[in-house]
Amino acid sequence: MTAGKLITLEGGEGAGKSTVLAAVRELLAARGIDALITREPGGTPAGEEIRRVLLDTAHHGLCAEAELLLMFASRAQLVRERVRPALAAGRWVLSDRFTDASFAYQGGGRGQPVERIAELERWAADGLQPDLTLLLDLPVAEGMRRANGRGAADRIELETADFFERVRVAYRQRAAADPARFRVIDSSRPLAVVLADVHHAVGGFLDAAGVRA
Ligand code: T5A
Repeated sequence: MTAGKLITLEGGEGAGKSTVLAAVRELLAARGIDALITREPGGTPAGEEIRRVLLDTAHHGLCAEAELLLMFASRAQLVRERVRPALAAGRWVLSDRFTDASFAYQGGGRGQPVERIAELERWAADGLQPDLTLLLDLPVAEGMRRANGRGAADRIELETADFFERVRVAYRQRAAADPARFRVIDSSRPLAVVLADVHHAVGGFLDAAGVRA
């Protein structure tokens, strides 16, 4: 039995992760891969409760340290309850966000020290690294415009444009530092063009992994 692969989708608010996730799931299915789909924060019963706390606007006073620890509490549970067992059983996992989001939002956005997040990644997330990460990148103003079309903002969506600019910079820095894992996709373009890039990136990854069409 060969281990499965972990593919993650990342990006700022309204970057189109949900839209792209459906396309990636279909691409995998077309090659006979029935991926486990999950999301962060959340993905387990306990994690979904933590997600509710994190996104509830009633908790506007949540401090940066509590926010970081709650993100990793959700992740610790998800990794052990769902992701590690799936990978060990040979199943592929497709996650809407993972640890890169903590480096971008809590590191870049909130200014939490990178070395602390890295330590949490080693300990709480069991050192688990994605095999492929698609970073959907677009200007902050366009992402906020798209996200605003979806109804009431959650606690994090209420942050300032400056906050989301720092998130974007942190994501791009992480992608530049690890080009073997990341594929940066300009998601400011029309959806059909974005999806063509996604097909190319995921198709190339599957070919390299020896998964036949
Ligand atoms: N968070 C998360 C942290 O701070 N730290 C962490 O460690 C983690 C894991 C919840 C929040 O938690 C934070 C980040 C988030 O603030 P989330 O549920 O992923 O994370 O929340 P969102 O980023 O808000 O994700 P969404 O699911 O709400 O947005 P998507 O999936 O990026 O965007 P999507 O697909 O819903 O698209 C938005 C709109 O744009 C349109 C879509 O049709 C939709 O209407 N669209 C396009 N329009 C034009 N052209 C395109 N190319 C388009 N692509 C999509």
